[in-house]
Amino acid sequence: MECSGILFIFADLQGLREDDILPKAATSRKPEKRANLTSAKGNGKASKGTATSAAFRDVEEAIKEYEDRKASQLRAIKTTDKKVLREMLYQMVLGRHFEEKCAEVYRMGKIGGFCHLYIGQEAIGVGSMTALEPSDMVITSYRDHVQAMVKGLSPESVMAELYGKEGGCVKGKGGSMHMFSKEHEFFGGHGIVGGQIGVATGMAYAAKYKNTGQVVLCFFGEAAVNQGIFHESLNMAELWGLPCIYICENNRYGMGTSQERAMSASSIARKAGSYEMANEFVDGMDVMAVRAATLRAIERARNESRPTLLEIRAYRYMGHSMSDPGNYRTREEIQKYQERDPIVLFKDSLKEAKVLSDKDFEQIEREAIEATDRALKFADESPFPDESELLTDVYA
Ligand SMILES: Cc1ncc(C[n+]2csc(CCOP(=O)(O)OP(=O)(O)O)c2C)c(N)n1
Ligand SMILES: [Mg+2]
Repeated sequence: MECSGILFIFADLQGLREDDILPKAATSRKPEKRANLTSAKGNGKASKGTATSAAFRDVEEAIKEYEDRKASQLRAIKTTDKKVLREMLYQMVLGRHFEEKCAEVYRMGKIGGFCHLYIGQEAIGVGSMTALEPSDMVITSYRDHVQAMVKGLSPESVMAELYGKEGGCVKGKGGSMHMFSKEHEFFGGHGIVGGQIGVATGMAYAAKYKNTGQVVLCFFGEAAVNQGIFHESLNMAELWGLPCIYICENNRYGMGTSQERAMSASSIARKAGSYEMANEFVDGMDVMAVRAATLRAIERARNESRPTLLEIRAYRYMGHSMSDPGNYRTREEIQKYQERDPIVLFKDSLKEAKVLSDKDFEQIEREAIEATDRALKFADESPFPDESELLTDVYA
């Protein structure tokens, strides 16, 4: 299988564009003993520090974290519907495979402009959104391809949008950063950092005012939290009792700036305390932990009309966007998180719980690959928008 066959292929970080060297799928990798880690470098050379006690400690830590997360997942799996579990794994594998292809066709020039990939963060979008009702509303940032598909937009309509083609979910006029579908209650795709937080608050106000019973899920990065809109929105949401779940996807970086260099406080979850809002810190490498925290927040939003802030911590494997030179972090740091890959962990947990066999996983991978291939074909064959479309759906 293409998706699991390609493991960790590293080149020297120095002097290369990040999008040229970052690894492909990690869907079959789990923490291994030190000797195996060395051979997994791909170029046969042991990386600097591999043999040190610090590196050894890192591997031991990775194994411990992997085992702890698996034990916790196994408990949660027991009480979750098998169909839901399969769907969650499928959506994660589809997201990973779809975006690996995005990177490939981007380099071929088929996708233009900005393109921000979600690889490594799949457990957040999938764990939270599969806990929603279809009528619930979702809004996010420019890193939106996977969320759009989990919300029900077809891979064809997302890929065609990336290509700027007529068959795209917004007729090719939005591109990578602006997926949108009113039919699926998916409200973008926003390029202004933090802009969607204010819009989400308004959406939740509307849901409450009209008594629709809908909940709003709003995703944003940790760099958005330093902006006024975050604080103004949280204040209003708590004051007015709005059914909004604010999900901060903390992937440690805002472009090339680490959280440590930009934020005086280390806990984002605790910022909600300033507004007396319910909040939780969640492990974003564990899809079941994300699901459980979101279910608690949904209950609070739907039944008590109260908002929640979730800080969900994960890591992006790829650059900020496809044009990121990536010289602000080391390959060891990236590898550390890949050794804790959320898809590998979830697949292993499902296998151990006897919910999934190797054959089932192969089938899931096959379905994801076929869905992506269909999307690529559709996008290739879809025409560019007609000139007459230039001024339609445009508001100024
Ligand atoms: C208001 C505003 N300021 C600056 C930018 C430029 N910019 C685009 S993405 C980004 C970093 C955002 O990082 P984060 O919120 O952590 O999200 P991530 O990209 O990590 O998902 C910045 C500064 C912007 N788009 N909007
Ligand atoms: Mg970030």
